[in-house]
Amino acid sequence: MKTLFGLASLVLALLPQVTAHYRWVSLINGGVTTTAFQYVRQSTNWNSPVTDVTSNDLRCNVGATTASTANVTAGSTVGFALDQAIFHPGVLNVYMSKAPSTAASYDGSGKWFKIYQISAVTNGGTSITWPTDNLATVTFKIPASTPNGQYLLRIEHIALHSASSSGGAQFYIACAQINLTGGGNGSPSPLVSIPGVYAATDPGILINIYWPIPTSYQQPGPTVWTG
Ligand SMILES: *[C@@H]1O[C@H](CO)[C@@H](O)[C@H](O)[C@H]1NC(C)=O
Ligand SMILES: *[C@@H]1O[C@H](CO)[C@@H](O)[C@H](O)[C@H]1NC(C)=O
Ligand SMILES: [Cu+2]
Repeated sequence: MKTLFGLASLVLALLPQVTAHYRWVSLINGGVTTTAFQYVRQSTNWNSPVTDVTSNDLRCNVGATTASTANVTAGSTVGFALDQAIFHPGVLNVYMSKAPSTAASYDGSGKWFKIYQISAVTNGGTSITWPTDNLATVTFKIPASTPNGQYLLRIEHIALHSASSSGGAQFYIACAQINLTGGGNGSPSPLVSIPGVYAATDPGILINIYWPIPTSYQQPGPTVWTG
């Protein structure tokens, strides 16, 4: 009886992990974790990932509605907080795209550049590890020479546990709206479109992470612009 009860508790304890994924809910700005969905656009797909790399949903997630726009200083450290820690093996990228007018009205159809990434760590085919495991917040610097203006700031965690078949990689995405001040006259590059930046067959997206243990890992997307 005791064992049965223990088993039931264990199943209950594991259940939320199966039914609820991690979502990016808050912008971290000036050392402060802001209110959930104050500056981060809230999607309508709750916690489901995007899996079609050719979909416009790859920009800011499904049905993402407008949020407020945060004032952010170039060169400062910002970030995103999740509602719960990352529990799938995977990698992470952060991109920015300048709005033609306001961040609030921008659909992300312009050009994007990458400012941060967290990749996998390989060891000659003996192991592969995932530095994003168990992260509940991710922080990074906005390059100091980024030109002033309004931007979408987009974060994605690419979960790779089911990535051995095409369309199996899971993209957990959110966009924040920022108004960048104190910036410079840098020329961000390389510039990419979203969708367009990835193909379903990219070696870092279509990959069996379990066997054989990969000898190397190719991070999806362009190189990081450091300003
Ligand atoms: C951003 O800065 C402008 C100018 O200082 C200010 O009017 C506005 O309220 C600020 N926005 C937020 C969300 O704090
Ligand atoms: C963006 O920052 C500038 C400079 O502080 C300010 O004049 C403007 O009102 C801000 N815009 C928004 C949308 O916060
Ligand atoms: Cu899952």
